[in-house]
Amino acid sequence: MLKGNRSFNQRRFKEMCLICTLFCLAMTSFVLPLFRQNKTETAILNEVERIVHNIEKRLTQQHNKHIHDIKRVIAVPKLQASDHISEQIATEIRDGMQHAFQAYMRDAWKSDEYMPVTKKGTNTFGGKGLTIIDSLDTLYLMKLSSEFNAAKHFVATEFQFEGQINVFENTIRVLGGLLSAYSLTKDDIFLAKATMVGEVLLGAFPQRIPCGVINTNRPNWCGTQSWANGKVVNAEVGTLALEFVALSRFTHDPRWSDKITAINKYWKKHDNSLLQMNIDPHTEQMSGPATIGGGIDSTYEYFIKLKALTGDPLASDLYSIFEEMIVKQMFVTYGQTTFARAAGSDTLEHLGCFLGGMLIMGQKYVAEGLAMTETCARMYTSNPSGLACDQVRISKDGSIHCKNDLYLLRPETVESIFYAWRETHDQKWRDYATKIWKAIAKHCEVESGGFSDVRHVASRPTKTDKQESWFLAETLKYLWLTFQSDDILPLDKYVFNTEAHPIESF
Ligand code: DMJ
Repeated sequence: MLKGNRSFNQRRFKEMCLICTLFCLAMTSFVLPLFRQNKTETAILNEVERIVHNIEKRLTQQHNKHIHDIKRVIAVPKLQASDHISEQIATEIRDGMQHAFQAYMRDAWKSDEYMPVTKKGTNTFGGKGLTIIDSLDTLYLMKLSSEFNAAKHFVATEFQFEGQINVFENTIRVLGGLLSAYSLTKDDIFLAKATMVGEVLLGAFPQRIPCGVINTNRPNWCGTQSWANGKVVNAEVGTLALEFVALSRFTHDPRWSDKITAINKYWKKHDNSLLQMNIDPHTEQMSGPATIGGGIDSTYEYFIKLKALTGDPLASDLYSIFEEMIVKQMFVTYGQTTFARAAGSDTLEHLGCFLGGMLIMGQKYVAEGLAMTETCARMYTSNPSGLACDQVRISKDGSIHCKNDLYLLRPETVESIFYAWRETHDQKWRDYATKIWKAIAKHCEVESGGFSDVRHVASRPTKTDKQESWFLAETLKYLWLTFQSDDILPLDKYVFNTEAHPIESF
């Protein structure tokens, strides 16, 4: 290698090293800080972005919550799935009412009751248009306007109250129906007709214990039911209180409530033991079995209901005394089945199924009332048809056996289910009501119109051709009300008579 070349190379090498050193210095002083600064800015930008994003997210969440709160305040609460089902069942029941009443209008108008299979009327109570009056309030509540208007037109222009009068039945169905229509509508025509009926019913009081039957064509005649051996039945005496007291309050005329005050004094004299089935209207002697079903049922029911209607202190006292005796002396539980074992018998009548509702209303023995209602509901669900027998026997293991193989479209079980629903809002009561309604629709509905009593409930239900007026007054009304909100006829403002006619309390 040439010496001159080597020194040139050495010089170039030194120059290169110097340039490199300078480059590195420059990098350290200018470029790296710049690079570092860039990195910080990116991090800051990222941080800012994150904060902005979080703020946006929080604002969106707050906005959504705000909107949700506003909706909650101003909007109708969203319906639950079960509410939709309730609406649907209520509509079916209302359609059932229309189906029952329109068929009666078509084939049996002005008759007392309807025979839907043969499509004709039957005058069970002397031909007073009983079904029309018993149906007034149900039609009104269900907003079946054209049917209600037709019924009202009949009341205003054609309704007569004369001839043979069954005092108990006409009080609970006719007087009760008219008073309820007045209480709900405040239409004076209903009070005028109720007063007309009340005037006739005063004829049942030649003495304190009323006659079972009177006749406007025989002014001094005081009769009893043909099957009652010259005595009146306990419930015929005890089940006038609500209607008579309400009529006096509406008219400011004490003639009716005076009768009830006298009768309540009679009960007070007999409040040391459970009431018996028959009363001699002349000697006032009580006799017969102390049951809880038909014949005595509504006497007990009217003590608590009179208390609820007016606050009557004697009625309140009587209710507490008899309620205690009923629960302490009658209630038993066999297996899982609780029921009122009346007069030493293991038979439970469908009529006795009002008792669950009554105890729930009394509020002291709600648990017993609910248990009894459950037993009555199981009278339906334990039959393959889903309908209850009119009487059952309960065996010691709690199983339920059909004793009277008829279903008469009766209301007592759905009445108690209605009270149980209002008391607990437990879905199981609506489920029971749904099952009962579906069984009625399946086995009792007549395709051409109306609903019929059936026999052979436990095996193959067969229609017997009678549409009871209480089916429209009570059974369909209580079923429908079980699927309505509690504001429809709140129980602290309305009292239902024993035929399910609501009267606003005073
Ligand atoms: C109705 O007329 C009334 O509920 C009465 O108190 C008892 N019997 C029937 C229904 O079963």
